[in-house]
Amino acid sequence: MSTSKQINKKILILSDNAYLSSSFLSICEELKLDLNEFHFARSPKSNFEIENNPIYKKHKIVNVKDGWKQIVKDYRLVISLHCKQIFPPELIKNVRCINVHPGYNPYNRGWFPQVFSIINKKPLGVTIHEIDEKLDHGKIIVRKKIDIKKSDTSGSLYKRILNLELDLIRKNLTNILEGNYATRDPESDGNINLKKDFNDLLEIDLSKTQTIKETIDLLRALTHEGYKNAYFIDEETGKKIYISLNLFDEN
Ligand code: 0FX
Repeated sequence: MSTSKQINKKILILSDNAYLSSSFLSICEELKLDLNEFHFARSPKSNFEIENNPIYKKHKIVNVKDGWKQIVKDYRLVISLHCKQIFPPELIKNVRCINVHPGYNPYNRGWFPQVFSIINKKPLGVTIHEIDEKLDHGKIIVRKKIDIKKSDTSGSLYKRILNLELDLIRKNLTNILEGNYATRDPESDGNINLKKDFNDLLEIDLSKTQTIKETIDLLRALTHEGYKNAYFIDEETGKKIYISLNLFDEN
Protein backbone atom coordinates (compact mmCIF):
# COMPACT_ATOMS: atom_id res chain seq x y z
CA MET A 1 0.00 0.00 0.00
CA SER A 2 1.77 3.16 -1.15
CA THR A 3 1.45 6.41 0.80
CA SER A 4 0.02 8.29 -2.19
CA LYS A 5 -2.74 5.71 -2.50
CA GLN A 6 -3.50 6.01 1.21
CA ILE A 7 -3.71 9.79 1.21
CA ASN A 8 -7.30 10.11 -0.06
CA LYS A 9 -8.58 7.29 2.05
CA LYS A 10 -10.72 7.97 5.09
CA ILE A 11 -11.20 6.51 8.53
CA LEU A 12 -14.21 4.28 9.15
CA ILE A 13 -15.75 4.24 12.61
CA LEU A 14 -17.90 1.16 12.89
CA SER A 15 -20.06 0.96 15.98
CA ASP A 16 -23.20 -0.73 17.22
CA ASN A 17 -23.29 1.40 20.33
CA ALA A 18 -24.98 4.78 19.83
CA TYR A 19 -23.51 6.31 23.00
CA LEU A 20 -19.94 5.37 22.11
CA SER A 21 -20.37 6.42 18.53
CA SER A 22 -21.65 9.90 19.38
CA SER A 23 -19.11 10.32 22.21
CA PHE A 24 -16.35 9.42 19.76
CA LEU A 25 -17.58 12.18 17.49
CA SER A 26 -17.45 14.66 20.42
CA ILE A 27 -13.87 13.58 21.16
CA CYS A 28 -12.91 14.23 17.52
CA GLU A 29 -14.40 17.73 17.88
CA GLU A 30 -12.62 18.28 21.21
CA LEU A 31 -9.31 17.26 19.61
CA LYS A 32 -10.07 19.54 16.64
CA LEU A 33 -9.69 16.69 14.17
CA ASP A 34 -10.91 17.14 10.61
CA LEU A 35 -14.35 15.50 10.65
CA ASN A 36 -14.25 15.09 6.87
CA GLU A 37 -11.67 12.37 7.48
CA PHE A 38 -14.22 10.18 9.29
CA HIS A 39 -17.16 8.13 8.17
CA PHE A 40 -19.42 6.70 10.85
CA ALA A 41 -21.34 3.49 10.29
CA ARG A 42 -23.17 0.68 12.04
CA SER A 43 -23.94 -2.97 11.33
CA PRO A 44 -27.06 -4.01 9.38
CA LYS A 45 -28.55 -5.71 12.44
CA SER A 46 -28.08 -2.87 14.90
CA ASN A 47 -31.14 -0.79 15.44
CA PHE A 48 -30.18 2.68 16.60
CA GLU A 49 -31.08 5.66 14.47
CA ILE A 50 -28.21 7.69 13.13
CA GLU A 51 -29.80 8.99 9.95
CA ASN A 52 -30.57 12.45 11.36
CA ASN A 53 -27.01 13.24 12.32
CA PRO A 54 -25.27 14.95 9.38
CA ILE A 55 -21.94 13.39 10.30
CA TYR A 56 -23.25 9.89 9.71
CA LYS A 57 -23.08 10.23 5.97
CA LYS A 58 -22.05 7.64 3.37
CA HIS A 59 -21.74 3.95 4.26
CA LYS A 60 -24.30 4.40 7.01
CA ILE A 61 -24.75 0.67 7.20
CA VAL A 62 -21.74 -1.53 6.58
CA ASN A 63 -21.57 -5.29 6.27
CA VAL A 64 -17.89 -6.16 6.62
CA LYS A 65 -18.22 -9.67 5.22
CA ASP A 66 -19.77 -8.61 1.90
CA GLY A 67 -18.32 -5.11 1.81
CA TRP A 68 -14.66 -5.66 2.73
CA LYS A 69 -13.35 -4.88 -0.77
CA GLN A 70 -15.05 -1.49 -0.77
CA ILE A 71 -13.72 -0.81 2.71
CA VAL A 72 -10.16 -1.62 1.57
CA LYS A 73 -10.66 0.74 -1.36
CA ASP A 74 -12.08 3.63 0.66
CA TYR A 75 -10.43 3.50 4.06
CA ARG A 76 -6.94 3.58 5.53
CA LEU A 77 -8.09 2.73 9.06
CA VAL A 78 -11.12 1.03 10.58
CA ILE A 79 -11.96 1.54 14.25
CA SER A 80 -14.46 -0.81 15.84
CA LEU A 81 -16.34 0.63 18.81
CA HIS A 82 -18.33 -2.40 19.96
CA CYS A 83 -19.05 -3.46 16.38
CA LYS A 84 -20.86 -6.79 16.56
CA GLN A 85 -19.49 -8.16 13.27
CA ILE A 86 -16.47 -10.44 12.93
CA PHE A 87 -13.94 -8.85 10.59
CA PRO A 88 -12.99 -11.19 7.72
CA PRO A 89 -9.26 -12.05 7.22
CA GLU A 90 -9.24 -10.24 3.83
CA LEU A 91 -10.19 -7.01 5.58
CA ILE A 92 -7.70 -7.15 8.44
CA LYS A 93 -4.86 -8.13 6.09
CA ASN A 94 -5.42 -5.10 3.87
CA VAL A 95 -6.43 -2.29 6.24
CA ARG A 96 -5.25 -1.47 9.74
CA CYS A 97 -8.20 -2.38 11.96
CA ILE A 98 -8.42 -1.41 15.61
CA ASN A 99 -10.86 -2.55 18.25
CA VAL A 100 -11.92 -0.80 21.43
CA HIS A 101 -12.87 -3.68 23.70
CA PRO A 102 -14.76 -3.47 27.02
CA GLY A 103 -12.46 -6.00 28.73
CA TYR A 104 -8.85 -6.48 29.83
CA ASN A 105 -7.29 -8.71 27.18
CA PRO A 106 -6.57 -11.58 27.14
CA TYR A 107 -8.93 -12.28 30.07
CA ASN A 108 -12.61 -12.91 29.44
CA ARG A 109 -12.35 -12.03 25.77
CA GLY A 110 -15.66 -11.97 23.90
CA TRP A 111 -19.08 -11.47 25.35
CA PHE A 112 -19.83 -9.16 28.33
CA PRO A 113 -16.42 -9.34 30.11
CA GLN A 114 -17.58 -7.71 33.38
CA VAL A 115 -20.23 -10.40 33.89
CA PHE A 116 -17.59 -13.12 33.75
CA SER A 117 -14.97 -11.19 35.73
CA ILE A 118 -17.36 -10.85 38.68
CA ILE A 119 -17.78 -14.63 38.65
CA ASN A 120 -14.29 -15.91 37.79
CA LYS A 121 -12.25 -13.03 39.32
CA LYS A 122 -10.10 -12.56 36.21
CA PRO A 123 -8.90 -8.99 35.51
CA LEU A 124 -11.37 -6.50 34.04
CA GLY A 125 -10.72 -3.26 32.21
CA VAL A 126 -10.51 -1.84 28.71
CA THR A 127 -8.20 -2.73 25.83
CA ILE A 128 -7.49 -0.94 22.58
CA HIS A 129 -5.81 -3.39 20.23
CA GLU A 130 -5.10 -4.20 16.62
CA ILE A 131 -7.56 -6.72 15.25
CA ASP A 132 -6.20 -10.11 14.22
CA GLU A 133 -7.99 -13.28 13.21
CA LYS A 134 -8.91 -14.28 16.76
CA LEU A 135 -11.64 -12.53 18.74
CA ASP A 136 -10.37 -9.71 21.03
CA HIS A 137 -6.84 -11.03 20.74
CA GLY A 138 -4.50 -8.87 18.59
CA LYS A 139 -1.52 -6.74 19.54
CA ILE A 140 -2.31 -4.47 22.46
CA ILE A 141 -1.90 -0.71 21.98
CA VAL A 142 -3.14 0.31 25.41
CA ARG A 143 -5.08 -1.36 28.22
CA LYS A 144 -6.11 -0.40 31.71
CA LYS A 145 -7.66 -2.30 34.61
CA ILE A 146 -10.83 -1.51 36.53
CA ASP A 147 -11.17 -2.65 40.16
CA ILE A 148 -14.24 -4.67 41.01
CA LYS A 149 -15.85 -3.75 44.33
CA LYS A 150 -17.86 -6.32 46.29
CA SER A 151 -20.93 -4.11 45.75
CA ASP A 152 -20.49 -3.86 41.97
CA THR A 153 -22.99 -5.29 39.51
CA SER A 154 -22.62 -5.82 35.77
CA GLY A 155 -24.44 -2.51 35.31
CA SER A 156 -22.28 -0.42 37.66
CA LEU A 157 -19.09 -1.83 36.12
CA TYR A 158 -20.32 -1.31 32.57
CA LYS A 159 -20.76 2.44 33.26
CA ARG A 160 -17.14 2.66 34.45
CA ILE A 161 -15.97 0.62 31.45
CA LEU A 162 -17.64 3.00 28.99
CA ASN A 163 -16.05 6.00 30.76
CA LEU A 164 -12.63 4.35 30.67
CA GLU A 165 -13.02 3.47 26.99
CA LEU A 166 -13.72 7.12 26.19
CA ASP A 167 -10.85 8.26 28.38
CA LEU A 168 -8.39 5.93 26.63
CA ILE A 169 -9.71 6.98 23.23
CA ARG A 170 -9.31 10.66 24.14
CA LYS A 171 -5.73 10.13 25.31
CA ASN A 172 -4.58 7.86 22.48
CA LEU A 173 -6.62 8.78 19.42
CA THR A 174 -4.15 11.16 17.80
CA ASN A 175 -1.32 8.63 18.03
CA ILE A 176 -3.57 5.82 16.85
CA LEU A 177 -4.64 7.79 13.78
CA GLU A 178 -0.99 8.47 12.94
CA GLY A 179 0.06 4.87 13.62
CA ASN A 180 2.42 6.31 16.19
CA TYR A 181 2.38 3.70 18.96
CA ALA A 182 4.17 0.63 20.24
CA THR A 183 2.28 -2.63 20.70
CA ARG A 184 2.71 -5.62 22.90
CA ASP A 185 1.46 -9.16 22.47
CA PRO A 186 -1.08 -10.40 25.00
CA GLU A 187 0.74 -12.56 27.58
CA SER A 188 -1.34 -15.63 26.68
CA ASP A 189 -4.44 -16.64 24.77
CA GLY A 190 -6.38 -16.07 27.99
CA ASN A 191 -9.98 -17.23 27.85
CA ILE A 192 -13.07 -16.44 25.85
CA ASN A 193 -16.81 -16.34 26.55
CA LEU A 194 -19.48 -16.48 23.89
CA LYS A 195 -23.12 -15.39 23.93
CA LYS A 196 -24.10 -18.97 24.74
CA ASP A 197 -21.92 -18.92 27.88
CA PHE A 198 -23.85 -15.85 29.05
CA ASN A 199 -27.21 -17.43 28.21
CA ASP A 200 -26.22 -20.58 30.12
CA LEU A 201 -25.89 -18.52 33.31
CA LEU A 202 -29.40 -17.09 33.23
CA GLU A 203 -31.55 -19.91 34.62
CA ILE A 204 -30.88 -20.32 38.34
CA ASP A 205 -31.05 -23.96 39.44
CA LEU A 206 -32.91 -23.81 42.76
CA SER A 207 -31.68 -27.24 43.84
CA LYS A 208 -27.99 -26.45 43.35
CA THR A 209 -25.78 -26.32 46.44
CA GLN A 210 -23.25 -23.50 46.58
CA THR A 211 -22.03 -20.87 49.00
CA ILE A 212 -23.99 -17.66 49.53
CA LYS A 213 -20.91 -15.78 48.32
CA GLU A 214 -21.02 -17.66 44.99
CA THR A 215 -24.75 -17.02 44.72
CA ILE A 216 -24.39 -13.28 45.40
CA ASP A 217 -21.56 -13.09 42.85
CA LEU A 218 -23.67 -14.85 40.22
CA LEU A 219 -26.68 -12.62 40.82
CA ARG A 220 -24.74 -9.36 40.86
CA ALA A 221 -22.96 -10.49 37.66
CA LEU A 222 -26.39 -10.79 36.08
CA THR A 223 -27.79 -7.54 37.51
CA HIS A 224 -27.78 -4.87 34.83
CA GLU A 225 -30.29 -2.01 34.71
CA GLY A 226 -32.67 -2.35 31.78
CA TYR A 227 -32.23 -6.12 31.39
CA LYS A 228 -34.05 -9.12 32.83
CA ASN A 229 -31.27 -11.68 33.12
CA ALA A 230 -31.28 -14.19 36.00
CA TYR A 231 -34.48 -16.09 36.63
CA PHE A 232 -35.86 -19.25 38.18
CA ILE A 233 -38.94 -21.17 37.19
CA ASP A 234 -41.95 -21.03 39.48
CA GLU A 235 -42.83 -24.73 39.92
CA GLU A 236 -46.54 -23.97 40.28
CA THR A 237 -47.08 -21.70 37.30
CA GLY A 238 -44.13 -22.84 35.16
CA LYS A 239 -43.37 -19.15 34.59
CA LYS A 240 -40.07 -17.35 34.95
CA ILE A 241 -39.44 -15.18 37.97
CA TYR A 242 -36.66 -12.71 37.33
CA ILE A 243 -34.10 -11.73 39.96
CA SER A 244 -31.74 -8.80 40.26
CA LEU A 245 -29.82 -7.58 43.30
CA ASN A 246 -29.65 -4.24 45.07
CA LEU A 247 -26.31 -3.76 46.81
CA PHE A 248 -25.36 -0.70 48.86
CA ASP A 249 -22.01 0.34 50.33
CA GLU A 250 -22.11 1.53 53.93
CA ASN A 251 -21.64 5.32 54.01
O1 0FX B 1 -21.80 -3.67 22.67
P1 0FX B 1 -21.61 -4.28 24.00
O2 0FX B 1 -21.24 -3.35 25.07
O3 0FX B 1 -20.43 -5.36 23.94
C1 0FX B 1 -20.53 -6.65 23.31
C2 0FX B 1 -19.41 -7.52 23.85
O4 0FX B 1 -19.46 -7.61 25.26
C3 0FX B 1 -18.07 -7.00 23.42
O5 0FX B 1 -17.05 -7.86 23.84
C4 0FX B 1 -18.03 -6.87 21.90
N1 0FX B 1 -16.76 -6.33 21.50
C5 0FX B 1 -19.18 -5.99 21.45
C6 0FX B 1 -19.25 -5.92 19.97
O6 0FX B 1 -20.43 -6.53 21.92
O7 0FX B 1 -22.86 -5.15 24.37
P2 0FX B 1 -24.39 -4.72 24.51
O8 0FX B 1 -24.59 -3.29 24.20
O9 0FX B 1 -25.21 -5.73 23.80
O10 0FX B 1 -24.60 -4.90 26.08
C7 0FX B 1 -24.05 -4.02 27.01
C8 0FX B 1 -24.15 -4.62 28.40
O11 0FX B 1 -25.52 -4.80 28.72
C9 0FX B 1 -23.51 -5.98 28.54
O12 0FX B 1 -22.13 -5.89 28.88
C10 0FX B 1 -24.32 -6.62 29.62
C11 0FX B 1 -25.69 -5.96 29.51
N2 0FX B 1 -26.69 -6.86 28.91
C12 0FX B 1 -26.89 -6.86 27.56
C13 0FX B 1 -27.81 -7.73 27.01
C14 0FX B 1 -28.04 -7.78 25.51
C15 0FX B 1 -27.40 -7.69 29.74
O13 0FX B 1 -27.18 -7.67 30.97
N3 0FX B 1 -28.31 -8.57 29.20
C16 0FX B 1 -28.53 -8.62 27.86
O14 0FX B 1 -29.40 -9.43 27.42
